[in-house]
Amino acid sequence: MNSEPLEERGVPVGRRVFLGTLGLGALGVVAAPALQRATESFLGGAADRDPTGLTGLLPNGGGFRYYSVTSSVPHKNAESYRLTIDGLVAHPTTYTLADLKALPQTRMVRDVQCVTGWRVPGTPFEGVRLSRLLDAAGVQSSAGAVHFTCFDGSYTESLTLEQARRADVLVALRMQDEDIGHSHGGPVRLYVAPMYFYKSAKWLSRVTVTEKVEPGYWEERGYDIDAWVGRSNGRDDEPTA
Ligand SMILES: Nc1nc2c(c(=O)[nH]1)N[C@H]1C(S)=C(S)[C@@H](COP(=O)(O)O)O[C@H]1N2
Ligand SMILES: [Mo]
Repeated sequence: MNSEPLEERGVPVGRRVFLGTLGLGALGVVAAPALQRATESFLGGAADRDPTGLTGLLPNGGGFRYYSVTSSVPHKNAESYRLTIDGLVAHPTTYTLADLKALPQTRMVRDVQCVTGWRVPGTPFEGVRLSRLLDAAGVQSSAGAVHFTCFDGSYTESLTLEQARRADVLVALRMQDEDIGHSHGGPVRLYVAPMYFYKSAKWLSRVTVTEKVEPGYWEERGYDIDAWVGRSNGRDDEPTA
């Protein structure tokens, strides 16, 4: 039986051996906060330059791991990025990055908790409340849920409309007080503060208002659809919101 967390399977052992020869693995256990930040930004940069995803599952000093269910993800920038709101709405809308930046921004600082166990304390996220984009699009009365798709071409997520309208659900443009880099799902990712981090879809490209919840990528593979931190997935972590 494979006891590795689902999210960390599928990476050939050779990749880990390769990373081990670089000596990067040992950096993850260093405790000094200043060095942790340096390690995070060093590995963030390495992950951003790594087209094969070799660095993707490496633990790093900031506590984050870089997850992707695909082996490569196209890069999008201020010119190429688009976010579409469609489905059961009166006014389907497509936003550029500049459009999103021009809207009021909300900043929140909460812990991040992955369902595989790692937790990162007090992480700032900043962006546009999803509720604002939904209100602007004019959600139809038959709607009950929201489905998210990503420009990696594979990952999906969902929320009920009630969950999606919470004030602590953001279409995030910034994380750790920086523009979100490619490896963390930039330029735009979802941020669902009260739920396990698998809800926070990276490389967000489309928000589709639907009648009912359609299970997301990991939910089709066994994770809970209502992913409240501390009261789902059989875990008892301290809540994050
Ligand atoms: N598009 C996409 N979004 C995703 C994932 C993914 O594989 N692809 N993994 C999820 C999981 S399980 C976690 S824990 C976080 C990891 O975010 P990070 O890579 O910025 O640490 O992203 C979530 N969003
Ligand atoms: Mo996760």
